[in-house]
Order: sequence, then structure tokens, then C-alpha cells
Amino acid sequence: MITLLDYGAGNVRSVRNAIRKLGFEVKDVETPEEIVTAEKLIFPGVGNFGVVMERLVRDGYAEKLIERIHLDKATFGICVALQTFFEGSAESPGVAGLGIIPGQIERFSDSELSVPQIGWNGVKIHKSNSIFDGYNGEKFYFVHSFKAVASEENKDWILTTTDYGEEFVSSVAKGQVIATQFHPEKSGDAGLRLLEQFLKGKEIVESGVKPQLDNRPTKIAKRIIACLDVRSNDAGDLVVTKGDQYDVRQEGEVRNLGKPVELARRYYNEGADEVTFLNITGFRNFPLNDQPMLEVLRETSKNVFVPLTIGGGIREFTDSDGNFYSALDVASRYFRSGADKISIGSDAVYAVEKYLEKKSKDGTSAIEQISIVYGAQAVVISVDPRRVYVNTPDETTHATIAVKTPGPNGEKYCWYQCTVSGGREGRDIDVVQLVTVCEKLGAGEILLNCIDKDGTNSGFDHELINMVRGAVKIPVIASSGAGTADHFTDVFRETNAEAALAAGIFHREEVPISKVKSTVANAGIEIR
Ligand code: 1PR
Repeated sequence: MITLLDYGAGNVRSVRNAIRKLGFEVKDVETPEEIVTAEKLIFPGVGNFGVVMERLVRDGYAEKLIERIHLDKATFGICVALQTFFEGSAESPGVAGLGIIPGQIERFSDSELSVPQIGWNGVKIHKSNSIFDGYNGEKFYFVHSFKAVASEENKDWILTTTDYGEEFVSSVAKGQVIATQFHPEKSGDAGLRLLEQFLKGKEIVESGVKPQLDNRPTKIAKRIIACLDVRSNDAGDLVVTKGDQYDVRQEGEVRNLGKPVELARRYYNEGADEVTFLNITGFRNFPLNDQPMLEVLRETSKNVFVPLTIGGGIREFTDSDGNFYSALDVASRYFRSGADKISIGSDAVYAVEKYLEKKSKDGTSAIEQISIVYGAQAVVISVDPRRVYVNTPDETTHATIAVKTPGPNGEKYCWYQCTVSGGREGRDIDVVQLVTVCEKLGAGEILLNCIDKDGTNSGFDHELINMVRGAVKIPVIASSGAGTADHFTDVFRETNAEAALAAGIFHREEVPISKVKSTVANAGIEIR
């Protein structure tokens, strides 16, 4: 029996599912005392250091965790849990950590690399341990803006380090206690194997695999993401569909390319680094009435152990009985159903309009509310831009670029207009305004679609991607237009996008994910 510490932050469903998948039973901590008495404890964590510490103290868990770790009882901490073992964090100045390991958690410093670090990176093993038994150089999934650093005072704890601009602590272990900055429950087979070693009750340190002598820096991989646009068809079935420039109907019928849960599982097995679901009619309906989407997440997370993002309809809402739901309430339901990140489309455009009008933040936007509780890395902005061609940059106040292929009337420039409601309505905001303000409001990643390219199989819009990538520090996912495996190599060579997403070519089985990955790897680009 494995005991799980669920203190109400982030996606614990995936951890629970991973434990069950490995054949173990799992129960939740019900009283603080159980933290000390549990035979094996998993302490997952996502989100803001201060919020997590406040909950641990409020519920009487913090002191019990300290007691448990001093008693050297088998404990596995994940992500922000690792950070709480330290004395404090630059994320929440003045908030004390558990103080078990000497040192302060720091923010990644300014470098060329985007922050948060989101994606698959390697590890360098520093001491003998059995938790990495069977490890063969695989990468693990990281998602964080803050990091622990090794020092003379904490070196007895350092199990692995990883490089991301600078070297940071990617896992710690001592006696029966281990914590990883990466998410084993989101790291495919390699992560499940690691968890299994812990669950099987092996000694963690001083036996098993030896420290690695190879001290070359680890490298983060470019991510390949499979996207499933989901909606109900006219018969009322929830289907994966796909549009051409956002038009999902063919001869009047919504295209049906398969069942969401089955397709997500197939993409996981084929090596997708992430899976994204977009509820494309979510802007019309209240998503919490849309129980099938929550069910899709719950079912998918039973068998898919890479990050899941869900978007569509994330905004505040008052139902017909007058009950008010904040965007945070809606997002929380998704996180608890198995989502690791939520994506916001239309509501982000409205939030930016409000910001530009007031010229300041007011704490009310969905982006601010969700990122404060779940961390910036959990908030993706899905941008649906469309090209607006102009003859000269003076014709508009928006940021323009010179286009390689002239517009329909020979125009040499364009700007990218943001749209809402699935591309149905254009607003007076350009992509650069949108992404820079969203970053200020606390978004952690940009999913950059392009209506002109969507479903065309003609390759990604490199000009758009470079424009956006140059405007923000947070990671950018290039989306729309993939038609061949080479298009992925091109987008990684021609732009600094951290990830590339595709839908149609995967659904229509034109190019398998494995082929995309081998093509990109053969071009010398780091891939998982
Ligand atoms: O506005 O917060 O409710 O979110 C709605 C979400 O649904 C947004 O993320 C928006 O992008 C998405 N959406 C709305 N309508 C459509 C549509 O297609 N009619 N789909 C839509 C957007 C675009 C991509 C697609 C890529 C790759 N889909 O995600 O998967 O373009 O396609 P390809 O590889 O086949 O070219 P809100």
C-alpha cells in the first residue's frame, strides 16, 4: 500500500494512475499523523512554492514531513516537493521551506534559454543508487522556473544534476528519501521504471548503479506534440476532428477522425512528447457542463504518462441557476481530472484588451488567477492569429513583417491579427501585443497556431514563429501546417521554437510520430 499526500495542488491523478499502473494500491493521507506512520509516502507537487508551503503548514503536514524524513522513512518527493526540502525559495521570499537540505531555491538566470524549462532533459548520476537501475540515458520531463543548486553544504544529498544554461540539482537522495525535480509520472517508460524501483522497496543509495563519469552537459530535447481538436458531432458523439483553416465541416458534416481517448493512447505509444486536447466549441458552452471532456482526461491519464494539456472554454461563468464559477474553478476541475496544463484562447485576448486599456494588471484575469495557484508553467496561451496583408507598414499601427510570398493583391507586408471564438471574430490586437502582455500576466507557454496555415500541409509559418519567439522569454510551441517529417526539421532549424505540434498528418496516418522523431534526430537536432 502506497500513501499519497494530496494537499490540493496540481495534477495528482497522474501520480495515482502511475502507481496503479505499476500494480500497487494507493491511499490518500487522511491525518497528519499518517505522514509519519505510512510505510511508503509519495509527496507530489506542482505549483508555487509559497502556496504549497502555506498549505503544508496550514494542514499540519509540514512538521510531520520533517519528522518522517528525519526518521529516514521511504519517501518520494516530486517537483516542487524537492524544492520544499530546502530552506526557502526566490519564488516566495520570506516563506520558510522544510529546511531539511541546506540552500535556497533560485530562479533560472537570464540566458538565451526560455524560462520555465519545459521539456525532456537528461541527468548525470553523482552517487551509487538502485533507483536508476536499468537506466539507459533516457530523458525525463521537467517543468519549472526555479531550481536547486549544489553546494559544499548539501553535496551529500545530490543524486543527479542536469544542465539548462547552468547546472542544477535534478534529484536528491539520502537513506530512504528521494526527490526529483522532474516528473517521473510524466516521463513515459523511463519515469515509470524509476517509480517502480522505489515502490518495490529497494534501498535507494549506496548500491546499484555507479556514478557516471561522463560529465558532458545534458541537453533539452525539442518536443513533438500531437494535438486533438475535439467537439461533438451532429449525432452528439465526442469526436476528434480537424479543420482546413479552422473549417471542420466537409459536405456539411463535422469531420470525424477518431475517438479522443484511443487516439491519445496511440500517440503516446508512438512516442509523442505531449498530448494536447482542444475543446474547440468550448467558447460556446460552459465546459463543466461538458462532462465528456473531463471523462476524456480521466480515461486518457490512466494510460498516457506524458504531459496532457487541455484547452477550450477556460473562463469565468455563471450558470442558469446563478452559480458563479471563476476561471480558476474551471481550471482546477481540469487539473484534478488529469490535466497538467490548461490552455486559454479567447479569454486571453479579452484579458489583454483590458490590460491595454488600463495599462496595468488588476489580478482578475484567468491567467493571473491560475498561474498564482498552479504556477506559470501550467498556463498555456493558445493564439489563433490570421494574416492581414498591407502594402506598407504605415498602413497599420500593428507590428508588421515583410512577407516572402506577397498577399492576394501583391501586398508585401502583413500583421497577425488575434481572433476569438475559434477564429470567427478578429480583434484589434496583434500577436506581439498578445503574447507580451500574456507573459506579464503570468502565462508560462505560447501555443502558436496560424489560421492561414492550419490544415494546409504546407509547413509551419516561420516568420510568425520568429516574430513571437523574439518577443517573449517563455517557450513557444509552433503549430499549424505540418505536412511532412522535414517540416519539423525546418521549423527547428529556422526558428527557436521549443516544440512543434501537429494534428492532421498524425490523424490521417500520413506520417507517424516515430518517423518525425527519427527525421529530426538524423538532422542532428536533440530529440527524445
Ligand atoms: O477560445 O479558450 O475557448 O479555446 C478554444 C480553442 O480551440 C483554442 O485553442 C483554438 O485554437 C481551438 N479552436 C477553435 N476552433 C478551432 C477550429 O479548428 N475550428 N482549433 C480550433 C484550433 C488549431 C490547432 C491545430 C493545428 C495543427 N486548432 O491546434 O491542431 O493548427 O493542425 P495541422 O497540423 O493539421 O495543420 P477558447
